Amino acid sequence: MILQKFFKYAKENPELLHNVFSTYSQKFKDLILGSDLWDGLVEFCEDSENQELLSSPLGEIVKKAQEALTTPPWFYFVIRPRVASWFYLRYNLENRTLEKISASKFLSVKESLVTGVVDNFALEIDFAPFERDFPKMNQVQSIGHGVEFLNRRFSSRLTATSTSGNMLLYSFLRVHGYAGRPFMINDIIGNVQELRNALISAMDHLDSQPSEMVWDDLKTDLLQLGFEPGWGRTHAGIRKSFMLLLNLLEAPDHHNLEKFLGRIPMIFNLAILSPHGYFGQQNVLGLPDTGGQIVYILDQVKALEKEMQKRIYNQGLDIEPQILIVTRLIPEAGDTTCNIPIESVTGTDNVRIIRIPFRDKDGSVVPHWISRFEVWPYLEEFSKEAEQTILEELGRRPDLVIGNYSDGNLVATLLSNRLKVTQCNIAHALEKTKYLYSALFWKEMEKQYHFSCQFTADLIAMNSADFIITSTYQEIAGSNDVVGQYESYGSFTMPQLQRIIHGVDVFDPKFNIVSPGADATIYFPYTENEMRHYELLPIIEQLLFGENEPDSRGLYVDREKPILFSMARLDRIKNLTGLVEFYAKDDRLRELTNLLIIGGTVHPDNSDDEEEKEQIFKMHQLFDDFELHNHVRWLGKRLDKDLSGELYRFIADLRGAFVQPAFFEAFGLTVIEAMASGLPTFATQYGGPLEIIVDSVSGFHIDPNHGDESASRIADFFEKCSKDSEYWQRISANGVARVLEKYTWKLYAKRLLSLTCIYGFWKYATDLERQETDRYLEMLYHLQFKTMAATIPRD
Ligand code: UDP
Ligand code: LCN
Repeated sequence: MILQKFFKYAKENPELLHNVFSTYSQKFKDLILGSDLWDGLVEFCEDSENQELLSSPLGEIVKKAQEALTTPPWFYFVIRPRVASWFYLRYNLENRTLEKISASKFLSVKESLVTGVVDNFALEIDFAPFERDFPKMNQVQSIGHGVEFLNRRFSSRLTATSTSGNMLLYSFLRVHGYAGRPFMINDIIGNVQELRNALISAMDHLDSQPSEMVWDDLKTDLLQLGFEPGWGRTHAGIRKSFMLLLNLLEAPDHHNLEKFLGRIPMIFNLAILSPHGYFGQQNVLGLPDTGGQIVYILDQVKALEKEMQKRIYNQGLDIEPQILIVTRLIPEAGDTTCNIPIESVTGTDNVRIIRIPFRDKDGSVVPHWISRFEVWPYLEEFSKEAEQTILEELGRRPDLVIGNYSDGNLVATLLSNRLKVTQCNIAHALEKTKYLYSALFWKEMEKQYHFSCQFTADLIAMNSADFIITSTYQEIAGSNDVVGQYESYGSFTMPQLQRIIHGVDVFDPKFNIVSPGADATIYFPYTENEMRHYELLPIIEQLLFGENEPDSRGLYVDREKPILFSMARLDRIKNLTGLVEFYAKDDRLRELTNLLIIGGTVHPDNSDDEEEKEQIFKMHQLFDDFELHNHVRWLGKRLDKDLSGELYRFIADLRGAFVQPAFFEAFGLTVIEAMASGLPTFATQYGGPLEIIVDSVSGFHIDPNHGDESASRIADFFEKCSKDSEYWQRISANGVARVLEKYTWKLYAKRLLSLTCIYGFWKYATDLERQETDRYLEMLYHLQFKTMAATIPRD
């Protein structure tokens, strides 16, 4: 629509169009960002005194432009009129023609601006042809709700070809079992008709038995009819499962299908892959590459274990579920436990951390920590060793492998291919959108970041996963104004390496939003006096106000002021230095608050990470330049969770606030932790917090690129609080309510296990249809990924 209007407008206003595009071509060179195009149009309108142009179809198009290229006489531009919809256009300044072009054409021109040559023989990667027959959603509201779509599709498939559809259900029931013991049905039931008859007889039998009976009381008769354990523990539970299946066989519908699949015993053992960083239960948070992912997984496994235990019990089985977290063994582990090969997870019955080393070419163990950007050459060996250990530890294949981050997702791909099990991916954060032009200028960044490997690994893992879960909608498809993280893998180019025509499709039903939570035993409101850890207050007092605190800088002169708090890894993207700078420059904010920063270390020599070191130096510079000693406290600490939970609440007691100033935050666990503690929160508008916080209701969004505005927004809040004593409480209470409503681990675990059952069924039903994709992915892995990974030195 917007495009049609634009073409019509262009036809009616050829002179104007020409003037605007020539002005752009004179003003800019080569690559132009969408925001610059808009600013350029605003300037053009001012100069030509034609303000209406901004709201014209041309204005609308420029507003939706993502980027443009000038190569006279051509002007190329990309329009994203709405979520996940992309158009490539070009205008010829000489003969004044406007036309649509393909993504491939646009990308090849873009490459030529970097390399100086047009490459007609570039490697084009395109997954679209493989997916032609695959069901895809087409509404933007459906994105991230893939499972609902699949269920509708599936149940209609069961109806359409009823015999083969029912056969599918029948044969699916036959594949379940554990340690040689079959579940659900045995060979007494030989086909669908026999299944139907057996169900009817079983229902009659159940109806004649007392309702207090359990499986053990009923099993002799049910086994004779062909039913094995797994249908339920109680009379009512077993009856419900029988009923659901009978209904499904008669008239399949997606609600019943989801309910029934969720009752089949399929999930007993999980393997969770998280290779990089420091994976430990203590002393690791805040270390380089070690943050939310670790917190997420440790909370996730607790919730999953509980839910698995509950389900298995209700299915009438007595099997202890097991979860393995597979990570890297780091012999030089400092004060962490990352050098221990196997460790039980506290607060669980059967969750273990299994650590597998990275190995040099000669097979010797790599002793030191390695940045997440340099792990690529180690992963294949790691996956082989991991496979062996997983099989030994579990005594069988896992029922699901869950990958985490780009490296874990790649290893999950290798494992699920070899073991033929369902694969779920969790990105946590995709690096591609974090760094401007990270794909286009991959060569320049290769030495430090190795994006050639990472983005190829991402493509492989995304396309091989059976399902992908994300914490927010925006992670998949962004918003009307911002491109989603997965969406950015749709079409892009890495000049002289590969041109991606269709990398991943956000309309694919594999995407599901399943948001994490904050551990409610640690992050609870400051008002919950009985649960509070008041015994920790002396430690907190010392940390915040004490003299001679190790690894710290700054000492408040006025300790009565409310505290503005931020805590993050000291990565550039987290922008803690940006926060310190905008705080330092805003007199009102300095007057109204003290600032507390927890991140990294104040001693550059203690850090092995390039980005962290650079941020440490910058932080010290800011302290010196703006004389922050009396206003800002910087702690290079890694706090235990109990302590950090109590710290959020302590700052809430003092009527402070939390700030998350990242240039981009994929989700932002600190944001929900602070909100759950009742601490009013200001968080970046780029990424997850945009969705977590309802602006001005349950917190506030800030724009990290406009520090002055952010500082004033925070200062306004504190001024308003001093005039209206209820205001702080209102925002605080709304933040708590928002987390309780949307971000809990209990909801997460239920949803993830349901998804596993449904996608397991989907995988079973359609495995053959994926063979072509799998072959293509293998080529990509061997010819592209491994070749690039081999260029990274193993030390
Ligand atoms: N964290 C911490 N100490 C630090 C830095 C971070 O305990 O010095 C914790 C924080 O409480 C949160 C997690 O690490 O649970 C960071 O997660 P988030 O999603 O905010 O960011 P990430 O580090 O994953 O990018
Ligand atoms: C990684 C990140 O960068 C965060 O934004 C997320 O909250 C975290 O992982 C957990 O998924």
